[in-house]
Amino acid sequence: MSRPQGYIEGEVFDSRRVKSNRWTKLSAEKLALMALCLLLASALVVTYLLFELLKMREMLRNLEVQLETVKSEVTEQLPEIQPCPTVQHTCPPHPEVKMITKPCSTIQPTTPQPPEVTNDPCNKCEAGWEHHGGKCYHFSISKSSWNRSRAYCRAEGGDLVKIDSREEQRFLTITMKRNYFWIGLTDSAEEGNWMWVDGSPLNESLTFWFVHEPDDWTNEDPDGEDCARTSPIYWFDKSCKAPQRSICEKPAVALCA
Ligand SMILES: [Ca+2]
Ligand SMILES: [Ca+2]
Ligand SMILES: [Ca+2]
Repeated sequence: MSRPQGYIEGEVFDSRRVKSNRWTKLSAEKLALMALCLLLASALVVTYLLFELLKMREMLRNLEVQLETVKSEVTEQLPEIQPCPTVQHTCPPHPEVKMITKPCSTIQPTTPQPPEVTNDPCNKCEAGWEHHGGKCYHFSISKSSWNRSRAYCRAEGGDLVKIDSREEQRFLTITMKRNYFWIGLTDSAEEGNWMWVDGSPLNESLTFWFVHEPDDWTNEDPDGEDCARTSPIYWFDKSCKAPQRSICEKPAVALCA
């Protein structure tokens, strides 16, 4: 016995409706999944771009430092590479006059030179310490936080370096090459009030801050930047937790009575 025609058509219709509902449900799930994937992909792209941006900013800062370093070195060497003064051409060509003409190398530069620091032979430093002006300086190779670096210097009988003169900064510049080092300067007690490790305030007429520094930058550390590090020429404030090389300073040992 065959089923009535209407019954079969109704069954087919219901079956199609069920299939259609399933398809709609599947499509909605697929769409939700695709949207989730897109969101995840977007988040990944944004994270990557932010990371690249931070890297580029750091590279830019390093390039600025290198540029300033090169400019400074060129400025310092200018008196040495300038040609002989043209006034020599006006001198009479008499041999006796030529005899009293000073060679280029003896011409004194117009800018005053810092007093030369001589190392007293009665003073001495341990191996691994540089002797300069009655003081011993240790330039660390390993990197650690500002506090740990200071603890090391104190355990060695000194402290993080205090820069007392342009001449001392010049000595550090020559010795440290192109690295960065912690120095004994911090504003951790009071923001913006920079103090040396011996408790003395920073002399504002004797600073070597790079342009826009100190900026207490919070992108690297939400607590900001409360410790100072020096490049060969300029100072930067930096998160005290960041691992850096450091410079210790202590008095030289007197050998003579
Ligand atoms: Ca010093
Ligand atoms: Ca600060
Ligand atoms: Ca800074």
